[in-house]
Amino acid sequence: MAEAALGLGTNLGDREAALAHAADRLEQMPGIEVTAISGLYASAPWGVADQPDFLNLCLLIETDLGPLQLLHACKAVEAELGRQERLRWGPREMDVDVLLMAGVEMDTETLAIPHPRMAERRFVLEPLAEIASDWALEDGTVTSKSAALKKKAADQICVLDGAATRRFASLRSA
Ligand code: GSY
Repeated sequence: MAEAALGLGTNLGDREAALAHAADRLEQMPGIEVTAISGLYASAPWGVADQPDFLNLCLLIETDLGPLQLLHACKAVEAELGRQERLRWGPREMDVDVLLMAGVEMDTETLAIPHPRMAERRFVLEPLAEIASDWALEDGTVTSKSAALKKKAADQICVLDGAATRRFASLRSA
């Protein structure tokens, strides 16, 4: 089993319900065990500004799957949640990204681990710092990178949303 970190985000429809469904589906997949879930963060869109705000969370998992099998599992969950192909940085029903995987560094056309843009995104680092604070990232840890980015990108709005986190928890299947 290898530990991995996933980042989930959505800005369309019932966002808490979509995240709860995605977390449930990941947990039900053979070869994936969800071990930690961050709070939900309300975040302004990154990339294309003219679209609704996102809700983001991160998950830690233990998995028997290899990196590409894990990517396919993430894509399957996106498809189940009704993900439509739109603009590259545009609105989406569900995004499930492989962020980190223990012992894995790869950079192919299909998949790059660590996720190549994660260190620029508060909506990734802040939830991830809750559940993977000491995970090494570039020249620091998730926590040190998150703290530095919070200062550098003070205009990137990203706020822990307690009400959304509670509603998400209430919508998870028992
Ligand atoms: O890359 C993930 C999808 N995405 C997001 C997101 O999840 N959150 C925020 N705040 N902005 C985003 N832009 C894109 S694309």
